[in-house]
Amino acid sequence: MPLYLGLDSSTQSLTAILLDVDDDRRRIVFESSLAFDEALPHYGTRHGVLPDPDPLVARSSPLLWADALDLMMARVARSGLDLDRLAAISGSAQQHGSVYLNASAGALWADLDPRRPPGEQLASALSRQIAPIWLDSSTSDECGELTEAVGGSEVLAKRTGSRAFERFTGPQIRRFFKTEPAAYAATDRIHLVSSFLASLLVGHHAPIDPGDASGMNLMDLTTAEWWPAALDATAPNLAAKLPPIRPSSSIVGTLSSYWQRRYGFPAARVVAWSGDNPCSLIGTGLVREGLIAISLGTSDTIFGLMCEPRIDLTTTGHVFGAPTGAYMGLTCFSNGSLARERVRDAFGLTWDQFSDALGATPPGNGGRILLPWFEPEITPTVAQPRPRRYGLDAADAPGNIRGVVEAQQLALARHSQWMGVDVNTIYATGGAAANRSILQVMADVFGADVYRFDVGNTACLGAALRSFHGDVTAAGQRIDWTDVVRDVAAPSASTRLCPDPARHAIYRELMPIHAACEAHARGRGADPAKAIERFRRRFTI
Ligand code: XUL
Repeated sequence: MPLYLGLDSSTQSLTAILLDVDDDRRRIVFESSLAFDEALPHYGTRHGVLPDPDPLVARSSPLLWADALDLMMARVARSGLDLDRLAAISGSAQQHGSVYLNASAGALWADLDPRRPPGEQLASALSRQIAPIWLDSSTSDECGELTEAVGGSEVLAKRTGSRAFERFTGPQIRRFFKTEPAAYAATDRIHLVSSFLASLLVGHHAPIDPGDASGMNLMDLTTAEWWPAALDATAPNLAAKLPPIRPSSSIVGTLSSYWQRRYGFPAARVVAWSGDNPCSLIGTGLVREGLIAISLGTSDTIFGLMCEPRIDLTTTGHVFGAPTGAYMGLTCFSNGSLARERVRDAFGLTWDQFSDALGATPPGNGGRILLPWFEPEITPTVAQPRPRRYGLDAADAPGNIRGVVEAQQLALARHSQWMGVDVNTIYATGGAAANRSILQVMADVFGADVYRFDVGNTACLGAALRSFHGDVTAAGQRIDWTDVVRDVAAPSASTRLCPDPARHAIYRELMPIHAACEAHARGRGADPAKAIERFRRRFTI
C-alpha cells in the first residue's frame, strides 16, 4: 500500500502529513509540525519574518526554509513507517514569496553533500540573501508602474486574475531590479517558495504550477503561460529567469540522491508544489463550485472553486489557477491570527479567557467596532497600519475581543461578495478554527452553517492528496478529484454550527456600519458616529 507525503511551508512553520492510501480508504498515519522561530532560532525570525524597522517590509530567509525541510525529512524518516512505501511527495508553500538564485544553483543542488544540512551548502547560490514574502507591502510604486505599462488595472486583472498587489511577485521582482540592478543581473533563476523547495527535493530547477504562478501578476490566467507584456513591464530579460509553468499534477522529478543517501528515502516521485491556498482548496475537498472555505491562519482567506474565471472588477479579490485545472476565487486579509493574538496578548489572556470574553459580550458589540489593522492590510488596502476603534475604549478587554472577531468576519463576508456565491455552508480551517466561539460568530455573520475539519492543516493535507493524484495520473490511470479527496478532506458532521436568525439580523444591520467605518478610517467617507449611535440604541439590551 503506497504512502504519500504532503509538506506545507507556511509563514511560521513547516508541517508534514503522511497519507496511507488503499482502494477503500485514505488515512493520515503521521503528522508533525515545527515552528521556524523555535526550531531554527539562529535565523533570527519572529513569527517566521526577519525583523525590519520598516513596517512595509517583510522578508524571510530561503536557507531557513531549506533547513526546516531537512529537519522535517529527518522526522519523516524516523516516523517508524516503512519508507519504501513512499510513492510520491508534493508540497504547499506560502504564496507570492520569491527566491533569487545565481547560475551556480543548478550544479549545487544536483550535488549536495548528504552529510551536511542544505542551508549552509546553498548560501553561495543566492543572488539575494533574503526573500520578500506575502506580508511585504513596500511595492506600491512598482504596482503603479506595472498597471500603467499594461494599460490599467482592469486589463491586468482580466489577463492575470488580479490587479497589481504589493505582495505579488511581479511588483516584488521589479523593486529588486530597480533597487539592486547588479544583483538582479546576477540572478539566473527566480523561484517561488513552492518551486524552490520542490527543486531542493529533486536536485534540479523545478517548474511553477499555475496555482502559484497566478499570484505573481505575470501569468496569463487562461493559457497558463507567462504573459510577455507583464514580463516586459516588470524587469529586463525576465522570461529567461523564470521557470516554466507546468500543470499542478506534473511529476517534476524524483527525490534526489541527497535525500536518499541522507535519510534512506526511495526515489519517490515529486509532484509540482503549489501555493497554500490552492492546496487548501483540495484539502478542504472544494472540488466543485458553490462551497466556500475560510482559513483562519496567519492570513485569513476566503476561497472557493470556480469553473470559469469570474474576475473581480471591484479589484478586491483574486482568481488563481486551481490544482484541478479549473480556477479559484480568493480574498486575503493580512491581519488574521496576528491581530487576534495582538488583542489577546494586550490583555494577557489565554485562548479560553478570550472565548469567555466573547461569550460575555452581546452580538453586535453595542455598535463598538475595531478595525484590526495592526499590520499593513491587504483588504482593503491600508498602508499605514494602526487599529481603528469606533465607540470602543482601548482598555475595554471584552469589547476589543468581540470587536476584532466581528470586524474580521464582517470583512470576510463583505469583501467576498464579488465571488457571487450564495453562501449557506462554510468549511472552516486554520489554527483559529479550533475556537468554536469564533466559528459561531462566523455562522451568525454569514447566516450559514459552519463545519470544521479534524485535520488542522488542510493545505498540508491538500499537498498529500495532490501527490496521490499526481502519482496515479502519472501511472496512466484516471482518477476523479471527488475520489481523491473522499474520506479525509471532509468536515465531520458533529462540528456543525448553525446560525442564529436573530443574531444574523443584527449583523445584517451592522454590515453597512462596518463598511462606513472602513471608508472613514481610509479617509473616504463621513464619520459613522450617528449610525453607530442608532445601532447602539436599537441593539443594546
Ligand atoms: C494569499 C496570501 C496568503 C499567503 C500566506 O494571496 O497572500 O494567504 O498565501 O498564507
